[in-house]
Amino acid sequence: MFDATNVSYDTQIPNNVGLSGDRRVLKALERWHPGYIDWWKNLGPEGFQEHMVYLRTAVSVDPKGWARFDYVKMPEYRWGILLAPQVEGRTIPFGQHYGEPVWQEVPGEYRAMLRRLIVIQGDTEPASVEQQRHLGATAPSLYDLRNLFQVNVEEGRHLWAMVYLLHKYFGADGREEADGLLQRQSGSAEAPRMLGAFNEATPDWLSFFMFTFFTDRDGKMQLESLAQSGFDPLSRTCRFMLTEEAHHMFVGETGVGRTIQRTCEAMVQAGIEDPYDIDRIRALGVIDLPTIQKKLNLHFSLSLDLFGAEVSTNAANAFNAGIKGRYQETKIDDDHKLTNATYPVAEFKDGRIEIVDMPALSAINMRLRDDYVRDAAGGVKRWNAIIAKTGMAFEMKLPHEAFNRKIGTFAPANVTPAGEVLNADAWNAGRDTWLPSASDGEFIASLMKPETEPGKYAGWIASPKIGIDNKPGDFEYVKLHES
Ligand code: BYC
Repeated sequence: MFDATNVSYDTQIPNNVGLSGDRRVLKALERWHPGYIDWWKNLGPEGFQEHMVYLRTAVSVDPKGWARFDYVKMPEYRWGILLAPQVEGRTIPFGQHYGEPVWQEVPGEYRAMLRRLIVIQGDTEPASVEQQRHLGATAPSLYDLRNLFQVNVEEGRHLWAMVYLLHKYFGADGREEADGLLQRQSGSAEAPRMLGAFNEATPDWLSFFMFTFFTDRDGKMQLESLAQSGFDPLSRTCRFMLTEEAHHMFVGETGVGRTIQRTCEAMVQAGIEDPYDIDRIRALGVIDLPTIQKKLNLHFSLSLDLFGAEVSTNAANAFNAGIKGRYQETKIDDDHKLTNATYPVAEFKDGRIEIVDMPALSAINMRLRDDYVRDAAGGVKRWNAIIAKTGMAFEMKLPHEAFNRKIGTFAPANVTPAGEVLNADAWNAGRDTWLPSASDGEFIASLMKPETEPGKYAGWIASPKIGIDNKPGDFEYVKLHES
């Protein structure tokens, strides 16, 4: 009898899905494995592959104790396949099949749709590792270096999660798609990653923190909607992925928060009150608040594009089919079919931004994006509390949703962070006041010097309040001098 809670190590691939009794899938995954390790070594973190890193590894799906912390060399990380426990009697919580028992196999009529969603989800996971691969060289501390690698190995595990579904449920074309996930590459001209934000550069650590705050949060929202799926294996996979995802957003929120805190403290110490006294602030070796705001503007707008078009037949079809639901679907008080419901949708028409009521079914992406914006606003509020505590007169703001968009109704619009519609020339003239300029990038890059002494932090970022796994301040999260 196999144990569905704890990870079994009786095959090369740790899992709680009874892989040893499923020869076909085990063989397929074992064939895929060497390509994955090659990918990790070639496109995963640059350097540090032979160093001991203090990482958490998922060893169970028990909410009370699912992870174990220990030193491990990254290529030896036990990437496992873990599904949250099956819920007895679970029914499809939305769409035209509402109330019917969930599917344990892929329904034929939804095969293509499911495969597409799983492939898109899978594609983002290795992409983010590729985007972040060079950051180890400039980590502001061993604590941050370890957090980067933790995020990276877990994104690797999330790739495994999607690849398992492809191999198990999609036969030959699933196998082909699984291979494709290792062939596309972030930023590549010939074979780029599928979604825009995953082909952007992550040039410095502030970008990394913004990415894990804003883009990983899109991941959370998408995984939450897929966790509602009537295709039970997808739902169970996503439910467990969400357990790990929380730490990624913690890394982002505290990383930006610590950057803000250090800037404000340095300003107070130097007696600088004006947050726009940029040259004097930069001379202190910290990142001025207006530049942090520009980074925020960039990463927020890139992440909004990941929700697709506001009005989307794809999203309507996926909802109707019971494949992809809404955020916290089971807690929403309505018919879960959206037969006659409407939803207010932003629209750019005749040079103006309008809100129009649309059939709620076609506005699924817009609704999820609204939920996302609310979620992200909570973090911004906490950043502002850090600033306020130091007495600085500055507030971080989420820019208007129409700002700097490439997907959806606002793609052709030129809108400022405050929501003012401009012509293209005026927008281009203001661009560098709203988005990081080349010289902002050069300044931030100049601060990115590695700090490798345990317990020490680069001058532009404050130390964290508590250590990982309650370790003391000078804990050696990455052993750089022994392997
Ligand atoms: N870039 O009907 P629409 C994460 C395409 S992040 C390029 O609005 P739909 C993570 C679209 O494919 C979460 N193309 O699309 C975070 C479609 O093309 P086709 C990842 C785009 O399907 C950090 C056409 O435009 N997971 O996990 O309603 C680190 C019409 O669009 C984009 C998912 O996204 C874009 N941004 O919505 C690591 C969940 N947007 O098919 C990991 C799975 C749209 O007509 N994916 N297009 O040729 C989905 O749910 C949906 O596919 C999307 C798009 C929400 C992405």
